[in-house]
Amino acid sequence: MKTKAAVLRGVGQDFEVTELDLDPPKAGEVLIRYVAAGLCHSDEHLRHGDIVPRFPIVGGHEGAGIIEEVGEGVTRMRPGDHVICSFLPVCGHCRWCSTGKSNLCDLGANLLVGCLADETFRFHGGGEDFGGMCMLGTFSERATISENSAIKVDPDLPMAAVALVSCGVTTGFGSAQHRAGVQPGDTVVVVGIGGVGINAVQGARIAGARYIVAVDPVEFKQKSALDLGATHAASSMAEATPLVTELTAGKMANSVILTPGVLYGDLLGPALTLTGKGGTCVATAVAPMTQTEASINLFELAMWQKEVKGVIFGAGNPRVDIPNLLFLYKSGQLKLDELITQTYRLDQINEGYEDMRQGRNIRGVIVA
Ligand code: CXF
Ligand code: ZN
Repeated sequence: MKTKAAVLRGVGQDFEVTELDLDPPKAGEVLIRYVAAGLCHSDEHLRHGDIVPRFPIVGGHEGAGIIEEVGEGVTRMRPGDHVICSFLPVCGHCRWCSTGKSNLCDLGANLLVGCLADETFRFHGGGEDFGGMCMLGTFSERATISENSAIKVDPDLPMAAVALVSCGVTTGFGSAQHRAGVQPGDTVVVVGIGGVGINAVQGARIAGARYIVAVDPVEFKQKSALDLGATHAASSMAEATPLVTELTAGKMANSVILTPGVLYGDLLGPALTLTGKGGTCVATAVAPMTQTEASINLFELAMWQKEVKGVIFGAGNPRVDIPNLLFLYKSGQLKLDELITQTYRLDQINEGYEDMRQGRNIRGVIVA
């Protein structure tokens, strides 16, 4: 079968929309027709070279679509089912999955190679194998993916909104609720309001935070955060510091969640200044692979018993968190439609990423 797909061939190159050959599903795999795909910053990291995948690769790891064919042994879904992809596949039985840490599932090892579990590829073109970003490649008309990467959802749900739950929503929300452990009455600072940070704001609001300070230099992003639950906004951590000092009578934040487009080491020092005694600083955003330095006050880290935590996929379990988040959406508590700033066709993908680079989008979404 042929499919149109947006591929990256190397660092610094834009997406190229081309036609590829797509293999049918093998055992445990499904053929999906993507209906919507979110433009997450991680695909921009591949283009920019912050993280380097195996090239060539079909981009995209946020997506929702319809199952068209299932391989041998697939029992959890059938043709016609609507599904959301999870950017992390979950096998359900590795050491991590069996101990409540399915966001660390061993199947994640090939996210940036883009082959499936048997280490072979499903996209091909011009004599080459093409990976799929996060073993998905949602920037394509169709893909063959593992059944471990898809969660069946209610067919009434709008695909463009729910596609964002594949990565950004689950990552941001879980950073606040699972990893920072936001409690009612907490003060939370969210640094960087994009498709992830806005959901850290929503996670903190739904957890009952008292103050939520959204930090972003872009005014419309501050406004979006205020609309979706932030109580205050600031344009930088330097500007947020006197504000949080005043709001908390000097106790500072219970948690600071770092969700900028790119995580650089120099953000950690000011983030820990904003973090109070016994507080938690969660590093959610993707840093360049070569980033090894951060300067922090080690005396305060120990004496004020602060924690610095990394996180992937919001420390969530897609099979539990995705249905929960969709329940919160259906009940009106979690806003998803409001996260979509702009929609694009697949062949407009480079415009979508240019809009992201210019700070114009909370989330852009490709719709088929
Ligand atoms: C990323 C994390 C780094 C690998 C690719 C996916 N997560 C979400 O955007
Ligand atoms: Zn992502």
